[in-house]
Amino acid sequence: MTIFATTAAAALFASAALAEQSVTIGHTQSATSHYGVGAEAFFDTLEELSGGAWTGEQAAAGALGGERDMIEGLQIGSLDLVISSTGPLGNFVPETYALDLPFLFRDYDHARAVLDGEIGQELLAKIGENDLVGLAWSENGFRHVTNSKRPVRTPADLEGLKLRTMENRVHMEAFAQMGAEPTPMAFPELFTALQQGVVDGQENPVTVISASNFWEVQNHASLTGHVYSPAVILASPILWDSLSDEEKGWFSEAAAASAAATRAEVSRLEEEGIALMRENGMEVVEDIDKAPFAELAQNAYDIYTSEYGSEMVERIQAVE
Ligand code: EAX
Repeated sequence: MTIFATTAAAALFASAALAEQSVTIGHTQSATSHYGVGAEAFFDTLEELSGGAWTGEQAAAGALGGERDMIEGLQIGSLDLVISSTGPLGNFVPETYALDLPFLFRDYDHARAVLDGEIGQELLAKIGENDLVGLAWSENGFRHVTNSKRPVRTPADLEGLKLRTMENRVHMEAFAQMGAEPTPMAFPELFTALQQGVVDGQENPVTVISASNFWEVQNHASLTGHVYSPAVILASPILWDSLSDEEKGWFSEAAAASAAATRAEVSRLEEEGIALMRENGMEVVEDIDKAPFAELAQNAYDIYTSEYGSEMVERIQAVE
């Protein structure tokens, strides 16, 4: 009897270990967006490395809330994984505000080199000190202003525009200085807010503008490229601590594959997205003189440097 019970228990245990386990990745964009492509690459890699023991599914389009809500969910373990911009992350890990400074990154190569190097690793480690696990730097892209009122060519054109920003002090300060009226809001509320005229405009990369059909509610776009928007793949520490070392390795590799797939999609859409915006009726101003915007946005640097000094900013600028 004893032997039988032990054998049955062992059999049960073995089948439980072999059973498929599933993780959910939450994000605010559509299932076919740059984040959606990244989520699928994550699952493909995880499934392959684990021999099918782990699979996953997307909770896309803000089904589990905005980015701030989802990050909180990771901290308490109600969510497994999130792909998020760094927009609300500074509220949890203030050191990451450095990445959201306007006109800091020169171009995509510069941003990717910083995030893939020592600075990126340091910031992932900082994230890890705040009840979160930072798995990899992914990408959202350089952000541009859209609105329903007028073409924006100079800071004077932003004057009085109610502009939705992310819930990020650095961004809000930059736009206040540039003349707009910044209105922080979670992404899932944005489309309706634009539609109902609660705000006149918003700013996001080509990836997000095209994945969200913003042309239905915005007729002007200006390629201001005022800030690079990183994305980060975050895990819940509760999920992470439940994994074996081997599984952690699989998850890390899956995150790296996800980031690579998202970046490739961002690069592709940088080329095709602008044409798509025009095809859908947006008037796109491409030749923006960025210098006057950059000059006004300088004040935003004070928020970061008053707390953390200017060393990180200088280190980022120095990366070739
Ligand atoms: O991460 O909130 C935003 O505008 C973000 O760019 C978007 O959710 C993608």
